[in-house]
Amino acid sequence: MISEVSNKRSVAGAVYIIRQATAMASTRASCLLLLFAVGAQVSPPPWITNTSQLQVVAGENDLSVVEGHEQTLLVESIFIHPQFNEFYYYNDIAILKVQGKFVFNEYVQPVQMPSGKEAAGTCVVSGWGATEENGDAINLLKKASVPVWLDEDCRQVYGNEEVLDSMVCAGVEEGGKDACHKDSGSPLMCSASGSHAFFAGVMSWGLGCARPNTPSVYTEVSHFSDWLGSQIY
Ligand SMILES: [Ca+2]
Ligand SMILES: [Ca+2]
Repeated sequence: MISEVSNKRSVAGAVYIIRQATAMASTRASCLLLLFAVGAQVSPPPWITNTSQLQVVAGENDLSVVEGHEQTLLVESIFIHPQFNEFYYYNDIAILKVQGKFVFNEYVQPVQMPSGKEAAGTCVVSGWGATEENGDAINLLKKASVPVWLDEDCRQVYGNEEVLDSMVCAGVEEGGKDACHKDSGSPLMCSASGSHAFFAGVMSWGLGCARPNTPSVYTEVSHFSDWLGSQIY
């Protein structure tokens, strides 16, 4: 989380939104869900041939230490959005169905879905991504507050074809904090005044990290409610 990069970044894109699974329900840094592949980051779903390689860890905070709050479940199946476009990262969203259920407690809570609410205001992104451009992923979960941009302002930066309505951009105008490499797939949590934070976006791609006037681009979860509803049962 934070800093710069040279190329359009993306990668993982695979995301978790399962009925009884999690992402970050509050600003507690320890309540995030971690998605990872053994020995590597998660590749774009079409290249994953063996889901038994994948696990989902909820309640993770420090990757280097067993803190006792982690809950690990195997992935049973992956639902990739059928219109996922790996060049433009359109529809960059997938669902991982896990085997079994997470136990909700102080560290693991279900995420609130957006139910039609668009991302707005200042939101929080969190992840284990790099803290500087071309840097490595980190062990301790970090978060950053980032204001949401209007889609049309974001198109001024990236172009009309690059930014669809079903994406949402967020970033600090002067730069300095942002999602970065290996944050792809991380949740963007927003809250309408006074209400609980909801799952507004999924970190998808960006140009560099934390550059001025260069927001990160997220898949906007509210635009996928129908698809999510049709896949989750
Ligand atoms: Ca840990
Ligand atoms: Ca949008």
